[in-house]
This record gives sequence, C-alpha cells and structure tokens, in this order.
Amino acid sequence: FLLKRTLTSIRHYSTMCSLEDAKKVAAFKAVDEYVKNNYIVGVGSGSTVVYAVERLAERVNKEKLNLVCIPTSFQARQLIIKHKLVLGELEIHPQLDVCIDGADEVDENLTLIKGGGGCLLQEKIVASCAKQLIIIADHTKNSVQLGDKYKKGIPIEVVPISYVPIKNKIETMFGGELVLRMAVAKAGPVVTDNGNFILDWKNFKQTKDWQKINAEIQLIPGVVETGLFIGMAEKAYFGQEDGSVKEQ
Ligand code: ABF
Repeated sequence: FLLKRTLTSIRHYSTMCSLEDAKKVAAFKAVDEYVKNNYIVGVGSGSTVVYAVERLAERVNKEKLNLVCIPTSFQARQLIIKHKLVLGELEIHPQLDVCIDGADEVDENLTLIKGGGGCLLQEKIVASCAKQLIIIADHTKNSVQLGDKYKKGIPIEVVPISYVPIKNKIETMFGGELVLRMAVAKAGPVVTDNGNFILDWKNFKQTKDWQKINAEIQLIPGVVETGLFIGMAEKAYFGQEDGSVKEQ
C-alpha cells in the first residue's frame, strides 16, 4: 500500500509544473502565435516577459525574423539590449503590431490589474499604440473578479505633491484604503520611471463598473494613470500546473 501511495505521489509531482514553467509556456505560446516577420513588438515588464523576450530572441536567430522591439520600462529596455534585439521607440514607431505583457490579475472580462512592478504608465502607453495587447501569466493570475486573487491593490500613479489629496478623495468617493508604495527597507517612496509616486488601492469593493470608476479617478488632478486596463487586452495565455496553456 505504502509503495503504491509513494509511486502515485511521485507520478503526481512529476506532472506538476513550477510557476516559472507556467510563465514560460504561456510566454512562448503567445510569442509563437502572435509575432510575425516585420512586426513592431511592444515588450512588457515583469518576470513572465523575461521568457517572452527569450523566445523572441530565439525566433529572430532561427527564423531570421526582422523585428523592432519597443520597451515599456527600463527593465524591458535592458532585456531587449541583453538579447541583442532591435530597440525601437514610439517617436519612430508610434504604431505597433502587437504588445506582449504580463499582469497582476486578469478577470473573466479580460479587465486587468497591472503595475505591481511599478511600470503601469509606460505599459499603458505602449499597449494603447498596439493593434493587439496579449497577456501572459501563470494560472495564479486568472480570477473571476478583480481582487479575488491579487491582494496588493490597484496601483495608481500620481504626481508626488498630490498623493495625500488623491488618497483622501478616492477613499471618500469609493472606499477602501490607498497606501503610498514604499521602497524596500521603507527608506522612502517608490519613484516610477517617470518620477512619480504610486498609491496602492487596497480593500476596494467588488464591482462590475470598473470603466466608470476608472474614468472618475482619472479626472482627479494629479492622477497620472491607473493600473486598471479595461477593454485593452485581446487575449490572455495562462500557463497551467500541468504544463498546458489556457487561453481566454
Ligand atoms: C508587469 O509586471 C506589470 O504590469 C505587472 O505588475 C507585472 C507582472 O509581473 P510578473 O510577470 O512578474 O508577475 O507586467
């Protein structure tokens, strides 16, 4: 009996993938299905995008693809340079064929929370210039409603002098709590690639009306951008524990 149980658990373990494997299969599939020769490609930020860039580089080398890559952050720029891909910019390529990016949470309507890594503004700008935004993630990011799984809150990038009034206004208008994101060791606030602060909106109420709430938040003076991406993503790929990829 014991031997049988041990063999079953070994078999079970060997079919389980790590989170890194799940990120990788999702990223590889998205790049294989959505990137074609002569494309201008938006490169997102975060740990899942690292695998997408790896796959882009493999395909450029093997298939001799001619691609231009537009970064969404300092990290993305470094990845493009490291893999010897062609680095572009929006000034020269304001229209992209596709943008491949990660997310913190994806709900059943493909509404996204992004910006856990602090790069939401440039990510949204680049995604808005792309014909298609494709999301890559592991299975832990796939939820029914925003906030079901991701507990760090919705990031809101703000002009530094306005963080207290914006915090008070959003808490009064919609409830929840806005917390200034601090750097590691709490030595000071996180400063984004654009010189702004980030407020993380925690304990917000569940709603189906993100479009309206997002529009109202964006009207508050000092708000630069929110990490809510509504109606932008074309498709999401979620790497699963068994090594397969779920498409949504
Ligand atoms: C970016 O990186 C962000 O918008 C999101 O916050 C994060 C996802 O990172 P990871 O792939 O490491 O989970 O895409």
